[in-house]
Amino acid sequence: MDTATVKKIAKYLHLAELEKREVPRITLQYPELSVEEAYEIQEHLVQIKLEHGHNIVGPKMGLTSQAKMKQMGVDEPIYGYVFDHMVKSGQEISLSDYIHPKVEAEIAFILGKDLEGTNVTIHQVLDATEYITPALEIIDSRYENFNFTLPDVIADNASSSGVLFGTLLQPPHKLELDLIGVTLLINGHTRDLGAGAAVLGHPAKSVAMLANMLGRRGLKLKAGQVILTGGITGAIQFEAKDTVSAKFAGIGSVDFVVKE
Ligand code: 0L1
Ligand code: MG
Repeated sequence: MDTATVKKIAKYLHLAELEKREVPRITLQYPELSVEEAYEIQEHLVQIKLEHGHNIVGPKMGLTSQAKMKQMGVDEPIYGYVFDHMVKSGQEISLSDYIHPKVEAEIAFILGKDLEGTNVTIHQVLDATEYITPALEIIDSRYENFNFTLPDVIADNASSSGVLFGTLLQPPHKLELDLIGVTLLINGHTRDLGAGAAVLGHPAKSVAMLANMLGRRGLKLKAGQVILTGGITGAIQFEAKDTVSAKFAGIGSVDFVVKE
C-alpha cells in the first residue's frame, strides 16, 4: 500500500472519530490490508492526533483475553494509544461524546522506567513499574456496528476512546495482580466479573508483550506512561442515565454516571 493511501485511510478514521460517526470498515475497500499496513495507518492516525495538539498518555493492549483472541482468530493481542483528551476526570461522561461506547475493567501500570527491547520479561516490567491503578476503559469502534477484522481494528487505534482511572495508586510488589478479582456493575447489577489472570495469565505479561511488540517496530515504553493492560471483564454497552462501577479487590474502584 502506498503512503498516500495510508494517509488517506488515517484521515478517514480520524474524521470519523472527530465527527463521532460510524463508517464502513476499511477492509471492505481494501480486503488485502495486512496487519503491518494496519499499524502504518495507526501510526499516521497517531501523528494526526499529535499535530492536533493531543498528547500520548501511553500505549494500551487490546484483545488480551482468550475469548476475544479466539473471536478474532489471532494468537497475539494488538495495541493502540490512549491520548490525554480521552482521559475523563470526575465521575460523569456524556453519551454524546461517543458513537456506540462499551466499557471494560482493566488494570493500569504507571511506569517509572523505560522498557525497551524485544525480550522484555515480566520481572523487568514489575521492576520498571512505579504504581498500579484500576481503570475503566471506554472503547468506541469507529466502524458500523463494531464490525471489523483484525487489520481494521488495529488501524482504528484499537477502538481507543476514553478512560477513567481510580484514585488509589499502589506499588506492584505489594499485589498479586493475577489474583485481583474485579466486578463490573451497571446500576448496581453485576454485568461481568473476572480476575487479573484473564489478561494473558498476568497483567504484567501484557506489558512485557507490549514492550516487545513495540521493540520489534523500533519503539519503546517510556517512564511516566500509563499502560492499559487489557479487559479483565468483557466490554459491556451502556446507556444514558446508567451508573457504571468497577470494584477491584484491594486496589479500589472506578465509577461514572452517563449523561445524555
Ligand atoms: O481495548 C480493547 O480490548 C479494544 C480492542 C479492540 C476490539 C474491540 O473494539 O472490541
Ligand atoms: Mg481495553
